[in-house]
Amino acid sequence: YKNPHYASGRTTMVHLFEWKWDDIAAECERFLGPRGFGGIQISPPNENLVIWSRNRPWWERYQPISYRLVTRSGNEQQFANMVRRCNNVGVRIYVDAIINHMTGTWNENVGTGGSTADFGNWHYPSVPYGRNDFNWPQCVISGNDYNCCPDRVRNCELSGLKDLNQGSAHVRNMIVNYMNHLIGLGVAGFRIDAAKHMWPGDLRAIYDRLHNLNTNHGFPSGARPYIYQEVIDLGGEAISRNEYTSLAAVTEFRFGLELSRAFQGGNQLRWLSNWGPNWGLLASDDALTFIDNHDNQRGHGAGGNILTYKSSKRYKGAIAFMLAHPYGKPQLMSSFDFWDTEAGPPMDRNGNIISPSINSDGTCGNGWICEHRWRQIYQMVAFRNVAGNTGVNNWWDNGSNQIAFCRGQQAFIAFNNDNWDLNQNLNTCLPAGTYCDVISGVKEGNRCTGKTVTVGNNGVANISIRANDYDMILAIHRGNEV
Ligand code: LAG
Ligand code: CA
Repeated sequence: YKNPHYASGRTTMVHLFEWKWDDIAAECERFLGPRGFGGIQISPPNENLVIWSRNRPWWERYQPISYRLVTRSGNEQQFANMVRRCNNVGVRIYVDAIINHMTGTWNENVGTGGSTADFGNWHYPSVPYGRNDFNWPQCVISGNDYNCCPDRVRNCELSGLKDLNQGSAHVRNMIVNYMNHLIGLGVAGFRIDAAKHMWPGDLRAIYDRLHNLNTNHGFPSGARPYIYQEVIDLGGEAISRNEYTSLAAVTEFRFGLELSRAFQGGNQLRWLSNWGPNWGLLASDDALTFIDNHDNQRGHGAGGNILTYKSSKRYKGAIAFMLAHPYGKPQLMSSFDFWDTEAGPPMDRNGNIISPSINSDGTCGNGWICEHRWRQIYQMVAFRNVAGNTGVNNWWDNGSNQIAFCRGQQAFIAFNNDNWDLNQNLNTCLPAGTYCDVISGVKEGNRCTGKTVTVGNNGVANISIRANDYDMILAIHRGNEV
């Protein structure tokens, strides 16, 4: 369950938070496929409670009312079409699977597909689930439970959301049927929402009943779905991420926390020379890595001061380090703009999501940030693909916040997070030639719109990143010579 089954040469996925299926299909064909992205995490595709009393917050999608594939992102036919079209251009789909719980108790009781439920009686007829399918006696997780009481973290309600009993045969059947339905439609794997709140043994039983990936969508025969379990473990809790790594991959929340700290100046970049398990991070193959996610970019979920698109220079630095370094399986966040941390995606008066528009420079409009379309980010995805499975070599630093390293003889990157200029002759490990920096520009024919770097016969080049440059990064790789 730890292999994402990316198409050959691809390495990176992006979370297209709250995007519609039709828009994702188009984005696969016009951008993600051609740019070498490996996959997409989509928002939960199953029917959720409609919450008008809070003006359709983003978090209504974390309140399932059935496993029918109908949400604000689209219906089942649109979903199937998206998966088909994305797989056709080499981009995989990963589903955010909400299987720990159903809705909370709410005044409204209609779902995005018209299903209703009787919350007070734990009655979800469209699944169907009834009282016997939930954990008893009913209880709600308190803050202290995370320190003392694993059984309460798993058997009580998370934020008052009705807590399913994954030990029950019927619940397992409903969850397995839902996930296998998605596998049949061609998805490549799952994010397991709230995995910490479920028993590892129950999860294992569910995973082992999942079908192999659909060979009609280009997967090899016998391929198991990629599974990354959302376990927030910043240390010191009663439940550890290590209880889940024998099952499948795990979201590594310490990764974004440490890199956010470093790129905000709270830790010198030179210490990143031994980045990886030496920092207390999971083994590389076990780790789904990211700087921010939909929760912590708005102060939900895990604590910590996480970089987001709102601090763009530092954020791009942290993202570039994530993509340049071989550790982990990286996931990018692609956001809609927000100030209100509860607000849903751009929508019209009827609650329909407004599609992102694409500006002439390739960035997004209509309230969508589309970090994945920032030049400094999508060109680092290509950098990572070119670097392949090379390691880190020829590390250099100035004893402070200026660092540089090579990836084999494929690629070279330098960072300057000091408040003085970087100007050094450094070994780039690349063949002699003139390279176009993927951070400050793009290669257009034989021309570079940004900085060029001239590498001599000995691999050495003069590298310059001024303290007041627009970005703190310079990155070059094979295939980008001018
Ligand atoms: C997750 N991972 O374990 C998701 O990443 C996270 O986004 C989900 O919470 C959570 N677990 C449940 O799937 C989000 C919001 C919560 C919201 C919840 C359900 O962060 O704030 O709770 O989705 O919509 C909301 C209200 C609560 C209320 C609850 C039940 O904010 O005040 O008690 O609904 O009605
Ligand atoms: Ca639970």
